[in-house]
Amino acid sequence: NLRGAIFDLDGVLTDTAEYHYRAWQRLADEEELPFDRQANEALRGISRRESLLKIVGDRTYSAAQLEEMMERKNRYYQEFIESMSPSDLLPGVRSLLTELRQQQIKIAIASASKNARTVIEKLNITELVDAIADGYSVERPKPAPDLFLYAANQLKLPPAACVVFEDATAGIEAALAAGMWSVGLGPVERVGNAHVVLPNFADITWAGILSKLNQHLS
Ligand code: G16
Ligand code: MG
Repeated sequence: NLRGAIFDLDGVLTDTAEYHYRAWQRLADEEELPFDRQANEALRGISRRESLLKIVGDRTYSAAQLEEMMERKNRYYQEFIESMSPSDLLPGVRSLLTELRQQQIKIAIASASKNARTVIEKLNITELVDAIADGYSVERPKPAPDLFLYAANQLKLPPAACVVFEDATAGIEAALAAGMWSVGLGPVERVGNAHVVLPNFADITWAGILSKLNQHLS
């Protein structure tokens, strides 16, 4: 009785996670703040402000300086996404979305990003999607369930009829807190709390996902 699929954007449908990382790295280098790929792992799926606060650590900045740094990082990020195209959809994504539509499963994208709509347009998947929840939709970020509940509400579906696809620990927590089914994309160390874990969407079908979720039930 799953009738809705809710997809995280960055790291699930496309690899903008890499662009977020590079934009933060550039900012951190300019500010001479210690940062690397490993430190970036802790930023996956969390909001722009919280990401910045983790990067600055104990260093003191005024509110205005923090605002400026968030804007600067966002400019670097927007430079990266400017050149995105449908070829930036991760393997298996377009066929899965198409299959879901054929099976009358409702589709939402729920991203913490304020740039989500731009990215979705660049990927040319707007017409495959029934609802978008983004960084403007709710106050409390993941791991709060709010963004996914907002998406389910847009789809007019109860939480228990929805499955969330996420690449971030905070995202899986949010899905579980929302009372939804969850599929984690990526390593078990990161998304092991999900009902089902997949490396990525390559060769993945809706039937395959359902059978894995059913195994979890029995
Ligand atoms: C994403 C990324 C995060 C990013 C956040 C805010 O969300 O995973 O790294 O910090 O959005 O993005 P922005 O600065 O563009 O508003 P998601 O939920 O799609 O993984
Ligand atoms: Mg993500």
